[in-house]
Amino acid sequence: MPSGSGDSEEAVAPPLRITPLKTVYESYFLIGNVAPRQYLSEDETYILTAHHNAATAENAMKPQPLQPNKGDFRFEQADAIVDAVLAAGMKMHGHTLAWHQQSPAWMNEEGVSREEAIENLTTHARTVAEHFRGRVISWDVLNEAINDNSANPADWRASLRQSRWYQTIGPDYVEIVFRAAREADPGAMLYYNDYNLDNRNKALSVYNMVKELNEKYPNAGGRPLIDGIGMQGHYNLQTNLSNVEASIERFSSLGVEVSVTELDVQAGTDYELTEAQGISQGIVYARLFNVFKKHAETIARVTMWGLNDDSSWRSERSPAMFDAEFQPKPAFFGALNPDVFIAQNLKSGAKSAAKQAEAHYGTPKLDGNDAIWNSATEIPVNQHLTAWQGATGTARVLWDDKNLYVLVTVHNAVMNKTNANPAEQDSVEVFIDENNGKTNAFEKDDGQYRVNFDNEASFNPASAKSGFKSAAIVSGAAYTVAMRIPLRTIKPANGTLVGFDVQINGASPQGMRQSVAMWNDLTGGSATDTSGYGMLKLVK
Ligand code: 9MR
Repeated sequence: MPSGSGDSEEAVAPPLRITPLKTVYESYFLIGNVAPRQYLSEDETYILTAHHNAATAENAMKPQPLQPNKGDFRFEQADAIVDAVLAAGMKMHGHTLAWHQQSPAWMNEEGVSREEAIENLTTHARTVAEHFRGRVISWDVLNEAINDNSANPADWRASLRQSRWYQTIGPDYVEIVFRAAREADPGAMLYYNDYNLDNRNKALSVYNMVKELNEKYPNAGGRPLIDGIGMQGHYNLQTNLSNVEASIERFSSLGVEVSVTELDVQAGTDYELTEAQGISQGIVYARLFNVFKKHAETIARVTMWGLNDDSSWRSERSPAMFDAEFQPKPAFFGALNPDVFIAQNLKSGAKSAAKQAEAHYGTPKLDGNDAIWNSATEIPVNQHLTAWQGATGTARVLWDDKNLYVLVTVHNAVMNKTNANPAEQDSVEVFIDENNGKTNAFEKDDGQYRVNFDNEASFNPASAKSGFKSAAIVSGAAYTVAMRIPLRTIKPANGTLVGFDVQINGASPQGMRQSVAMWNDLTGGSATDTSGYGMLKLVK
């Protein structure tokens, strides 16, 4: 029916005309998003092509799908995605040539020698980079190779994740894979890509690694070996944006380019985003884009990780710019016009206040089965600090005049404790700040209590061990840990507030920590800083 005839029974609202994000940022950097699979819905295609001028295959170019069996390269899916992206006039970024996840075991499993592993790594990198040569502008050559919370970032080799590549080849696998990629596609910009690079120690390890390798190979095909650092950017409402900026500046000082490669901001819970949370999320996006604009000289591309909340890998936390119905959220408008959005909305955002839960009075038996636990409030421990969604669980807390009692049930655990570092084993950690002082360094009322699925405990500080007791019960892929934690510096009473958090460390079958889930503290600093903890209210 021709529009404007005046006799239509249903007036159809014209489509909302919004300025494309890619147009707003045309003179700053590329705007990217994921191409989740070969066939996209009409809405997905619209979002991807209207607002973005770059794409990353969300999964199709990872080692597992590209070479599931030795020599058996399968490029159909990835080719279809790349061709469609290029046909839409967009740029394609390649993700990823080497990773400790989504890689077939045959490449580097036990029994594979160093020589064979090098052969497998370089053959994969070369074949794939050659195959897409001329069609991708850049590659994440190596993904997520550095540990979280590196203890000594000056020694980047000691900060490398104990991945199968590391175990079979050693730390030189890093330069080996970059050199193979450069030879195979000299025109592509080669990136090292990782999450939590707003963490100072992790960023420093990456800085030191890239610095050393670029000094060692200043002329790898006419330029230094590593062209760029990808900051994934899986952020949340607590992310400290000055840390994000400090890392951009640090990396930029190396003369490499930086891209934000997987941006999202988790803000809601259980697939629900309140209005206030939506606005807070918009403010985080707005502030981030202001930081990115300021550093546009360094930043080549900002890629979002999800076309909408529904299809995001973290959909339950509504982290994307478009909602399940593909409508633009405050996050989108925050990114589109940061200063205006901040000016209009600063007052109405939700404060990212520490979560609070009640702990009821009672003294349980420590066998994990005591019915008294049923009276305790269930605390979800399911916000991931890592870019891998692994073991999660729930905690319950009781208290009496001398102790806190914490019961944590963990799901999806692989029950691995082979790593010599107890934090890399399947384990739970409880953090207590007895006076709820929220201090940026541990004081004498603060403690960290870790117990693995086999009931082996470790403490920070070591003196926190005194009077502590625990039990652990394994049942299938779940385990339960019960702890008795003495209150060392306070006299608990009805109404007392205690700083409190719970962490679940999830190991991989190879014995490396691959996931960390928290109740409240997403700062990544719980072991030294109590300011991000949630709070327990003791009630009698
Ligand atoms: O979003 C991706 C999800 O669909 C996959 O199941 C998962 C495992 O391959 O990978 C997700 O993307 C990850 C990316 O490749 C690397 N950084 C972390 C991302 C989120 O896990």
